[in-house]
Amino acid sequence: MTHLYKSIPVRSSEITPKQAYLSRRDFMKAATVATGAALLAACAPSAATEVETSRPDPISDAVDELGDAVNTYKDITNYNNYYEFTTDKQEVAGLAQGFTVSPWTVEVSGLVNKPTTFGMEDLLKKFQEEERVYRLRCVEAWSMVIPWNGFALASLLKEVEPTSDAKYVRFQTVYRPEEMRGQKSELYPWPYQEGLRLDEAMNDLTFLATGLYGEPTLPQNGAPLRLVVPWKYGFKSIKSIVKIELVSAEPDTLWKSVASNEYGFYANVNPDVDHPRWSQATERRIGEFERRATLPFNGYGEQVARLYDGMDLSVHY
Ligand SMILES: Nc1nc2c(c(=O)[nH]1)N[C@H]1C(S)=C(S)[C@@H](COP(=O)(O)O)O[C@H]1N2
Ligand SMILES: [Mo]
Repeated sequence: MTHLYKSIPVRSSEITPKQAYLSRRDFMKAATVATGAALLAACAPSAATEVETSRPDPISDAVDELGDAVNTYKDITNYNNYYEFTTDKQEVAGLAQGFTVSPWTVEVSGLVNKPTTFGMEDLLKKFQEEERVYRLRCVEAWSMVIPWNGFALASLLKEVEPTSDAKYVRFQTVYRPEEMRGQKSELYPWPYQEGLRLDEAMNDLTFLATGLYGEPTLPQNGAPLRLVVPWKYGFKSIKSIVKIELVSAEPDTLWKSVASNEYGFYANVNPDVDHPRWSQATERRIGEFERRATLPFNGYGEQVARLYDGMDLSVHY
């Protein structure tokens, strides 16, 4: 899966054609679900502040292992879910500009032999950087293909030596309402938290991203450290992590605590289990016109389906 993507800087004249961008916005207008009570997927398109980037755009042979082209740098960095800033996907990039990502420390603690607080520099030095081209499937039924840089979560967990009582991993986003105005909203129980079962966390696919397109991650994508769990709905891939805690019981997660009938702990991508308010059978790949079929486990079943042997995934959604 590595080295499918090559980073080639191109001129800004080669960024996403305006035509394609407009059709994407038209789609979002059409796809906005009528949801009075909806907290996720509640955004409506508005006048977007697009952040100008002179960053690389994809080249024709940049694909994932299924042959799907990576999304443009512009789309990946201008169409974001990050409720700490705003629920408007097209306003996140603007509001996240200037967010302080350095200095940054990550506490790895709980049921481990060697609890450690790492500075970001330690992490970047300690763990060999890899490149992973992953599909991201949002629970709202849109998707992208993203070339990440970073390292396996398993490498970090092995370093701190989980004890035999450790069964789950809990992740926590930074709480900094003075820089993240969305955290002043009382609709959500900040800070954002997420969790994985320990075997999910140790799976080789489970990734900590520090970069994107060969560049340090921008704040809107969860800089300086964000989780990427490609077989689960995007909300599991928690951004701007300051704490990773090994625990014995299933941790609370933000979306489950907000609407447990809609967002479960597992959140494996599953075309057979619809969201109560919309179908999960198909998705809109950002940049494409036709909807495409959603794949079980987002196409990563070969690597992860066995983690759920004997579980009813319509119950453990
Ligand atoms: N802390 C935090 N992490 C988060 C979110 C968020 O609102 N806050 N949104 C999630 C959702 S719903 C998705 S789809 C992905 C989007 O990641 P991207 O903006 O880098 O594409 O981030 C996830 N991680
Ligand atoms: Mo999402």
